[in-house]
Amino acid sequence: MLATWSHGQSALAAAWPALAAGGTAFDAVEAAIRFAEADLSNTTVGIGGLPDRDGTVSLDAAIMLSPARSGAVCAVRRALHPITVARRVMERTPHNLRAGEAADRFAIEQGLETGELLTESANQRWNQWRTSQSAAHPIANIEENSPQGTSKEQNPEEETHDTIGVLAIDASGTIAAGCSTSGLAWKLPGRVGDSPIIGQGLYADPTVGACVCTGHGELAAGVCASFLAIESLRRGVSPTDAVHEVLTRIKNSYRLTSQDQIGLIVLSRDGRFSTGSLRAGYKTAVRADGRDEVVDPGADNGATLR
Ligand code: SD4
Repeated sequence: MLATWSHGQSALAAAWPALAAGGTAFDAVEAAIRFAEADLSNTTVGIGGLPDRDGTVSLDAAIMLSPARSGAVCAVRRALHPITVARRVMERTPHNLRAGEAADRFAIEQGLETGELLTESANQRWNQWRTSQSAAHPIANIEENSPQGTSKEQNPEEETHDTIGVLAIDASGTIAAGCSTSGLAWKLPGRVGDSPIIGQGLYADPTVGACVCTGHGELAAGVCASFLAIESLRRGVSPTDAVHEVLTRIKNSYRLTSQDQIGLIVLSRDGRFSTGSLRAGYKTAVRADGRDEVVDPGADNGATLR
């Protein structure tokens, strides 16, 4: 199993025993992501996520097994486990993406947990942000800045960029991918990033491999980053070169600022993987038989373009 960011390590730990005991990759991805969604200390996934600039939390999630089997939800405001709602969209509807209020109603119809997603502490953070914004010069696009105004060099795992993306491969060789996020903190209301969009935040093709992305969704969106990675693998390049190709495409397609970040993980169907990011500060959690660690893309698995 692989997960974005170091907080992914505890999510993988929650899901690992069932996978190691013969469970499916699909269940393992859902279980890991449910753990992150329930973690109140995580301010970028599930309940406790930081809200949009109007003070409303909205969540996006997707899960995927193959081009024909995926499910996603976006802009949900009540569902406590959007990854499970996404799974139900895949398994119990003829569609693969449901949005907003209708997706929340679907969660209720399915008997899934709903509730208030804005925690007291996230609300306090939002109020602090509002206060500091009114005192500061207007910022045209706050998504390119950290809420505290700190640079990512100063605070590399700063919480506007901690979407959980999880990849798993099980004993039968089945691969699954999933992601879940509250999106960028202080985003414009109604903004949806890459995470629930097949081909952007995640992609899985059982004949090739799977990919998940994290970071500024707008950067993953324009190059269909996860799809691009898997198409690179399909051409026969290594996971490391696939990561390089995606990061290079992003660099060549956008005028990047020093605040922009994308991290991605590419897993081939034979179990090789690579991970990399545009900038320092991104990490990947790895769990396998006899292995439980957080790797920096600068280390041996690294495809680093920073
Ligand atoms: C988004 N990609 O909504 C997500 C945010 C993210 O780590 O990945 N944060 O753009």
